[in-house]
Amino acid sequence: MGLAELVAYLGGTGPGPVEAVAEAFIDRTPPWLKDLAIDLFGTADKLALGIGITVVMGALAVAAGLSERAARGRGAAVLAVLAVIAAGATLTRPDGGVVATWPVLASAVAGALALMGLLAPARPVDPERAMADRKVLDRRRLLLGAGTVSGLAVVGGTVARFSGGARPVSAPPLDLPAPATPAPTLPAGADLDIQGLAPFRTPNETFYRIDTAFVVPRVDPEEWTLRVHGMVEQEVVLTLDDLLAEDLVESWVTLCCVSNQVGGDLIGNALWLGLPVRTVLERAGVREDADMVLSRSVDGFSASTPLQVLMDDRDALLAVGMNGSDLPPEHGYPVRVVVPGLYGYVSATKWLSELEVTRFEDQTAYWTERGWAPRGPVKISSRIDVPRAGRTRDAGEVIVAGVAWDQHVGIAAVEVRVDGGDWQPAELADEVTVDTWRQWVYRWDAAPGSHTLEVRATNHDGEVQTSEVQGTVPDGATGLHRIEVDVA
Ligand SMILES: Nc1nc2c(c(=O)[nH]1)N[C@H]1C(S)=C(S)[C@@H](COP(=O)(O)O)O[C@H]1N2
Ligand SMILES: [Mo]
Repeated sequence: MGLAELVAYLGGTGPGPVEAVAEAFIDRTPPWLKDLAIDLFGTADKLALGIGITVVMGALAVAAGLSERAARGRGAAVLAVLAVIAAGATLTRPDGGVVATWPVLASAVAGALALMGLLAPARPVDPERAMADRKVLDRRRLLLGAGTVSGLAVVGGTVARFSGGARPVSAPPLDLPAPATPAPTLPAGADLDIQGLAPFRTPNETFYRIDTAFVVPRVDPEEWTLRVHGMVEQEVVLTLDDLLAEDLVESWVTLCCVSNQVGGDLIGNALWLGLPVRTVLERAGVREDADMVLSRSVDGFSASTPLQVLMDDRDALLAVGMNGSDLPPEHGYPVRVVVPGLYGYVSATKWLSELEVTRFEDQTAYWTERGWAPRGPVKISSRIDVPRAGRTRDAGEVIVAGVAWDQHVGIAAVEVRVDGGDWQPAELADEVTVDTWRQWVYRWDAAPGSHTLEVRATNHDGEVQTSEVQGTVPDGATGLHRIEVDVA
């Protein structure tokens, strides 16, 4: 495995076996397992998968060794099966293919030869001493040989990993233009500046990351193009220079994940810079019977976005900037989609490569094929950030604060209730746009004892957040965020 990683990296032929198997595995992950992984490991889910694969491979290597000892050729057969699985995974990756399988096939042959060599009976030189020395020699030779092979494998694999995988293209800085349409200046009261409360603007470094990419795709901005095709009058192909030469719009948009549990943190708010998707769709000329745009990324992910949402006047963007800088590689460099009002899985395609104008009837997207709803409008929700659940507070005034969101409708009110009592109005931070979350604060006169706090939001249409509990699958969780607080 280590050798194959190294050869794949040096050869630059495509993904290494760990990446290929991990991504093939991720593609076969049902919705419940995806959410279980996110709940257990959060955004470290990929690290957990990598460790899992390495541990399983270690166990299978032991199994191969024991099988080879039991019967000649049997261990090599175990390696052959593993090689076929890894080669199969490599074949089916968007960046894989036939040529990309040779590192794993060649390495499996090398591995099988090493295994058989290590376990070959030693040829005695001196028949007299042979009997006595045999065991000692064999063991020493085996340990030395196995140690050398494992050492080489670990070094090879590590070098390949830390050299950035099979594609050594970095993310050169883009020359982002100033926005033709700047975002509104932030009102002073947009951020209540309360310790422990999520800030209005989420820094790029702490912005949640959710995607199916085991290794962050590296896209060369010089080579990048966006192809707009399907049910259009004429295909449009855009280079990055084309895109950067357009009038760009700057917009505050809160992005959230359908896998976010009530009270969860798979949500963030950023200042995006980009070209309205509408502009390129209008240029291509969308046919009247189309109702969906399937956006695709370089790594095979796709999202189905209702056409009408991309054509109305909201800031649905082909984004190149995030909080004043280029998109970080993990967030879609060089270009991603951001659409206010939809969960990320049906809109926010990172490492964007195509927009296909089509119909919901005719095409399905990545997560739709895995049991999630084809359309994913964001559900109104709210969260308590402070006090932290389980913290003990002193009696008297306790600051209760959090965020509430219903992108593209906007939050009109937030209420808090204590121990199931009457709903009390919370104070709201200034509204920036209806596309962002809104902070809120409630000054609670806390009496000693153990208490339950709950929050609910109301949007500008008068819709009140439901208390009805629903899980994340298939179209987003509902229910009220509730925390327990002890007051001394
Ligand atoms: N290429 C690609 N884009 C993707 C995804 C993905 O798996 N691959 N995941 C989507 C999902 S489910 C979400 S919630 C958002 C998350 O964006 P972020 O990682 O920048 O927060 O990206 C979306 N775009
Ligand atoms: Mo998501």
